[in-house]
Amino acid sequence: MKRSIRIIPIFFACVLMWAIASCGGGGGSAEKLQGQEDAVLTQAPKVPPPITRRHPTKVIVRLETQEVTKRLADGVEYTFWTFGGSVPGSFIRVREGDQVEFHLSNNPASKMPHNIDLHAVTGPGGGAASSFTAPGHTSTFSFRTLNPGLYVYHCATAPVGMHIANGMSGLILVEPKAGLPKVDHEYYVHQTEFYTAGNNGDAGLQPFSMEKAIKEQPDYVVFNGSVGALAGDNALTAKVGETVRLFVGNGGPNLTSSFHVIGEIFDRVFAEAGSVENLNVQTTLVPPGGAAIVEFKLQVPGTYIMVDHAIFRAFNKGALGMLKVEGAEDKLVYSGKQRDDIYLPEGGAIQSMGSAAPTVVPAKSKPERIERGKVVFNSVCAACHQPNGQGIPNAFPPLAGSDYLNADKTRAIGLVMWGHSGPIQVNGAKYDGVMPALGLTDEQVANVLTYVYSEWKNAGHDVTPTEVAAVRKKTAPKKD
Ligand code: HEC
Ligand SMILES: [Cu+2]
Repeated sequence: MKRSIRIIPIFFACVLMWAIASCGGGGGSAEKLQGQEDAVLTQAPKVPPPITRRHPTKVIVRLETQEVTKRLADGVEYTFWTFGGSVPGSFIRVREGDQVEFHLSNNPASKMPHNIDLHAVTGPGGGAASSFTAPGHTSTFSFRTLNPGLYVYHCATAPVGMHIANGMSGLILVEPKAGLPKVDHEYYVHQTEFYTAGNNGDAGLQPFSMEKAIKEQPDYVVFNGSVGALAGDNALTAKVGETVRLFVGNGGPNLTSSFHVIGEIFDRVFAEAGSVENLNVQTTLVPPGGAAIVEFKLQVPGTYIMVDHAIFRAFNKGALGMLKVEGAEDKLVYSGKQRDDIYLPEGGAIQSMGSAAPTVVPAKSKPERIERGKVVFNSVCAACHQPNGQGIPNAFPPLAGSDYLNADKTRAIGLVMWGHSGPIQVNGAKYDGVMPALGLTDEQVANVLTYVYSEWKNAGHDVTPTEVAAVRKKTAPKKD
């Protein structure tokens, strides 16, 4: 009798040790790492080759953030902030259980610091805190790929929304241990929105509009970084009888994609890029910061149009791509006359419906201005200049006790109204970044500056909407 009682605790201890040994580090870490390799990164719509090894390894990923001015639409340019030189960011492909050594470099010509939050990372911030990188620097951190799947990565430097809206998102695929079934074509399709100061179609270099981004009213919704990036000569291709796998991502920053291929049914979808497969799907939802894997076989030749089925985005804002399929007709599957033409972009700028601006009763006193200005500061300025106005060294100058701010009220009004780029000196330190035009009203500029001047031992100036209006009139940038 006594003996059996003694055996029970030993038995439980063994079970416990077995559980720790086999589940300890999570899914992938039970296998032993072997060797080391450099990750092959590709630009959309290309995808790195499938992983054929059947063991985990140490993978070195080198990615560079670059700020580049390129075409957004015909006649329209934009200064994109990128991972790897284009939007979306370079595609990264690793295997479950791999040890990823990540080197994030920020090009010396960058105006902004950047970092990376990979949704494939298990750990605080997804790598963001360990990868904050000033221009001309490289940050290194490591992570283990514990869960297989297709994951979004994005910049998470304040203001996060602005970095993502300027193009800083992409995909990393963590292949399951057994790999993915073979298909004939794999492509990378990534949806994002752009918020421009001008309207859709307005020519020239378009600055980012924080105001439209906050309202979630993009002028462009696109696949792979620009209008037409997957259309016409840039269309994806396949042949009748072949299978296609699309790695579909959505960087947002705001809109959920209703991803659909006109004239195709997805044979298989890994919704939300998880491990559960769904069969025979017409349209799959891809949320901002999420992805899906869709697979289908092609039976009939023709041009298949990929859209966000929130359809004004497709025909009026750019969320339209093409898959051209060659091969023999199969009249049994599809017999009618195909009319690709009706799906071509309708072009045409967005019509404006002309809405009256809401009337705001102006603040009646300085204390009221300060109170309202605090709200503006916390929702708009604090992301960069920090909640106590202390700034971030080498990135965002301080507003607290700033000699630059306190020396010249009129200059400060103009700067908050129009933004600022180019070198400036604050309390002896040099800054050469970009403060965006924030699209604030005269009232908001007056309120926020009155608040800022009233805080943190600043000069205490009162700034009125009348003063702001006068500066706006005198310093308005010329429009062409
Ligand atoms: C996207 C980040 C960002 C946001 C948001 C932002 N700023 Fe700035 N701000 C900057 C940067 C970067 C500079 C330096 C610009 C340069 O180097 O040319 C700057 C410079 C300034 C300066 C002059 C330098 C100083 O420290 O005195 C003032 C004043 C200022 N900002 C006020 C504001 C106020 C008020 C708001 C909110 C209404 C705001 N900023 C929002 C990034 C930002
Ligand atoms: Cu960034």
